[in-house]
Amino acid sequence: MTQAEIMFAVRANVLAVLVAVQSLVGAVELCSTDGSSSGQHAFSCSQGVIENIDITHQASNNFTTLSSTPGLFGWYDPKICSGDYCVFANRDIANGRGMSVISTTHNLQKIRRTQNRLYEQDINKSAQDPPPYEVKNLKGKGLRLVANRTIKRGEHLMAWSPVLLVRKTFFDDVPAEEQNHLLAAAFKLLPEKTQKQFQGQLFVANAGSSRALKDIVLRHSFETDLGWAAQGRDEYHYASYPEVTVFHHDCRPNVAFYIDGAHIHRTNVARKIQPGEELTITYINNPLQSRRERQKMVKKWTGSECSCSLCSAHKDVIKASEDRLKEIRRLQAKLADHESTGVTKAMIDRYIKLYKEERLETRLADAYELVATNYNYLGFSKEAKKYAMLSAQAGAIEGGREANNVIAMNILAKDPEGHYSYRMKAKKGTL
Ligand SMILES: *[C@@H]1O[C@H](CO)[C@@H](O)[C@H](O)[C@H]1NC(C)=O
Ligand SMILES: *[C@@H]1O[C@H](CO)[C@@H](O)[C@H](O)[C@H]1NC(C)=O
Ligand SMILES: CC(=O)N[C@H]1CO[C@H](CO)[C@@H](O)[C@@H]1O
Repeated sequence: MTQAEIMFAVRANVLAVLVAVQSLVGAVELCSTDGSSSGQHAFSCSQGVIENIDITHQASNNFTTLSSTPGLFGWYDPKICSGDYCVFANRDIANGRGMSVISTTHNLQKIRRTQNRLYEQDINKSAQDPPPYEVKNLKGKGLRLVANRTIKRGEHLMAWSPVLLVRKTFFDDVPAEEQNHLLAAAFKLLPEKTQKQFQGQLFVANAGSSRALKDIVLRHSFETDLGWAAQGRDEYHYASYPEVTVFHHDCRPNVAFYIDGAHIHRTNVARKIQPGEELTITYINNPLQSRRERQKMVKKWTGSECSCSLCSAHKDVIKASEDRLKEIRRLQAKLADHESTGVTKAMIDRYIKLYKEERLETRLADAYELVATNYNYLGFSKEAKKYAMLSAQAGAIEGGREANNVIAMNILAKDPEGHYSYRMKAKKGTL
């Protein structure tokens, strides 16, 4: 599966009305009636506000009769379609969390193939009990996920199954009117408790707008890939995980996330976190982007300027980062090209030194892999082994133990000198 990419995240002022409290299991509850512990605000996610949001309007009256029809087990097909796109719902999946899908029948079959994994015990809750974080209302910053003890690198934080999957092309292929109709049906067919969680996100989207559901899907979803379609294109779907919206963006985050083969969203700590530190993820796919590019993307997604720690740092810090990124990109182009000449040990050392200085801790696996492979090209098997192991370790945090690159790096670490890459450049005379 390709890397997941968050499409959007609004952190508007309306966030202040969103209540996020820890439920008993330590999961993140997005919409609860009374969760104010900070004393700064009496939050409420009052019914009145929710009712003003016009979801029912979007759903035709037909759904009131449908909602009693779905069977408790298995998938329900209400025959609400537009072209190839239909709504499917399963209220039983993931032990009653439920899931709705807007996609083709063929894609539903692909989703069903991995659905047994949605009954595993480690999902839809905090990975640890009690959780090592709490949701806090920070003055002027809204709700934030904050560590309340030291959290070590590699600690697993949360895992959530998606509650809504929408084929990405849906928004291009289906007329706007019908989009709303299908989205409303998908929403209405979720279990009530899950609808509430989903609605929590409305407060960070365009509250009150009739496009609220579409906004949530476009702004707060992650991308997940179902594999290849018959036409040979990626089958990207927007995947909604309501509880994950409490992670804010940082250009240099401390939490890595990935979406696994069963479309479960998983978060792991990428560097040691101190008590009181905010937990963040990044919405930017390419870690080596320049500041200008990052700002452009963040603005596109959130509608406001990037205000993360790096974007708002002192100008000298920003300049140092920009220079480093430029050099990293230049070195990386050379290291990634297995035909390039003139690669030296000093270059490899320099590359990884800069990479670490740039605080790209959630994206270390690829960098370590490049370093391991290049050391081995030059015949430094001891270094190759060390960095292959580091890559496998980072890869498990960033993409799970079963990720292809983790397996590949474990193989290299086991026997660098028996690996195809050993002295490859030395032999070719491309030193
Ligand atoms: C609701 O159902 C009626 C009768 O089955 C149908 O004619 C109508 O088009 C449906 N409305 C929508 C919005 O699908
Ligand atoms: C951290 O916060 C959680 C609530 O999210 C709480 O259950 C836990 O006891 C707290 N841990 C510490 C060390 O305060
Ligand atoms: C396996 C598991 O923990 N499933 C949980 C998923 O979420 C629902 C509530 O939405 C829980 O009831 C399940 O136990």
